[in-house]
Amino acid sequence: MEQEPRLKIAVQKSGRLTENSLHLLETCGLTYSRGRDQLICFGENMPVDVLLVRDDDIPQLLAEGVCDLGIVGLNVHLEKSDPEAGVRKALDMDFGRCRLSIAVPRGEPWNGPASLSGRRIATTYPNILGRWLDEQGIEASVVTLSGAVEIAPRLGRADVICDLVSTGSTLAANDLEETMVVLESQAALLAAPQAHSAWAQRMISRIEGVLRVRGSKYIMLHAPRAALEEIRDLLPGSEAPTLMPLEGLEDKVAVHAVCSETVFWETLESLKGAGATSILVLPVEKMLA
Ligand code: PRT
Ligand code: ZN
Repeated sequence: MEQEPRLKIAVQKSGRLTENSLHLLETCGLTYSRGRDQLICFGENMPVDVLLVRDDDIPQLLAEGVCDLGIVGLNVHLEKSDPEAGVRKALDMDFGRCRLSIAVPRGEPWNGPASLSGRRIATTYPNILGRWLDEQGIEASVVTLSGAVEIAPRLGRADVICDLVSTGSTLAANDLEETMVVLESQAALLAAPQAHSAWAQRMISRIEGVLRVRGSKYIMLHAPRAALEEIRDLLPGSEAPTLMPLEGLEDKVAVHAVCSETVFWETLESLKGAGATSILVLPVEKMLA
């Protein structure tokens, strides 16, 4: 009997994206056991395996067809993916947020991108930085390093840097000031050009569903018919709510809605102010569009 090929998903082996990526796949229903070499997680309940690799290798594994899906920072995708290879971003994942920014020694004057003209910029992202400099019409020399970019100005290897920033404490500790964002990044689900199998599509839509329900809430309330329009406008990020009659009450209906945005206490107070009663907010566990 011909065996269905197993879907392979590449995930960072050990780093900032590992825990969130594996947790997300588990939330999609995947259970797995780790191989003895700790490099492959064999899916036990689906024909899906997870390969644990360095994040920098993921774009090429997808381009070569070794893996079908992969999770990396957008920064890695834009730096390493060959545009000809057809690896595409299928989803933004809403974790691993950071920005690729220009930073200059503290106190140095900054007059926008023109201040970079003729300077030496240290980075581990020469492709993204090079394209950005072209767009800005700036000529500068890009010094490509493999790490420890933040100490390059102190060592005299560069004048300024272009590096990933999240809290900004690494820059502060090295007497550098963030002056301009080159790229806003977060983790992304990448799909190989050949990732068309039913399981590839199914995993993409399950991951999409998991991401969508995070932060989503199910709201139930009773509303006077006269205030329906106002109440509908107050429900944050909801599509058409469901209206249901209430036994014995002509002037009131039950309203049920999935809200994709955070439901604050202020929202509930405004709903109450508009005449809503019996307001209930429930978490949403799974959703499939
Ligand atoms: O071993 P492997 O190659 O797989 O891992 P790695 O060392 O290349 O990557 P890793 O685990 O550090 O980061 C993986 C991804 O996380 C990155 O590609 C980004 O998409 C994302 N990410 C989010 C970050 C940060 N935040 C981040 N702060 N990646 C790196 N940093 C570094 C940054 O380079 C700088 O050195 O943290 C320092 C700055 O942090 P703050 O908080 O001091 O500003
Ligand atoms: Zn890396």
